[in-house]
Amino acid sequence: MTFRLDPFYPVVDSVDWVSLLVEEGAKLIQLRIKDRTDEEALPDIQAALALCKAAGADLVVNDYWRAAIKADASFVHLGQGDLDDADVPAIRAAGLRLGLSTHDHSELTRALSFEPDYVALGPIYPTTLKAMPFAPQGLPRIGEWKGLAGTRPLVAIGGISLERAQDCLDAGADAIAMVSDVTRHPDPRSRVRAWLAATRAAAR
Ligand code: TZP
Ligand code: MG
Repeated sequence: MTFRLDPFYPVVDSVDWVSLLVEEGAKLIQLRIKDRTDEEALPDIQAALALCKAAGADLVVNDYWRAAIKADASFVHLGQGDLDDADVPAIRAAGLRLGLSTHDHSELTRALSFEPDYVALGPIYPTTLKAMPFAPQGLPRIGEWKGLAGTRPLVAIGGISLERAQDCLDAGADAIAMVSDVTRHPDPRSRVRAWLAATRAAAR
């Protein structure tokens, strides 16, 4: 494996959430803002990056690769649609690592042609967060993807609760990304701590 990802990989949509996550000790966080221009997204990306840098955490910027380059981020995450017009050589030239979403074999083949630093597979389970034209992949798909993704880390996402995390890790995922299990939890701070405790062994 060329590099490792922390196994606890929360995905959130605001600087406030990033702040809470770093306070509780998260080391890998995705900022997934939607429906803004790069210019509008930039201040939040800069603020989130500052919080993560101060805490020794990695911030992955979803979608806004131009703003991520401008803000001197280290990671960008793109979906298949983003790849239609993203300038991947420019992302590389700026020294950013790249994660790509995949939902089926053709998307994986396309993703691998960009030589991403990690590959995400989803949705593993039904997710309520996002309308998905893809059926839940299920656990065996994780093992299959791990074999196809080569040495790069594999991120599992979609409907993954803390109770389901170990099954996903056992199936071959290197990191678990989640939204609602943290953000819709009645006590998100304690949920983050529980995730960190549960994934500590995999983080070693
Ligand atoms: N991509 C695939 S599933 C998903 C995304 C962004 C949503 C994950 O949210 P949750 O709440 O963890 O199911
Ligand atoms: Mg996207």
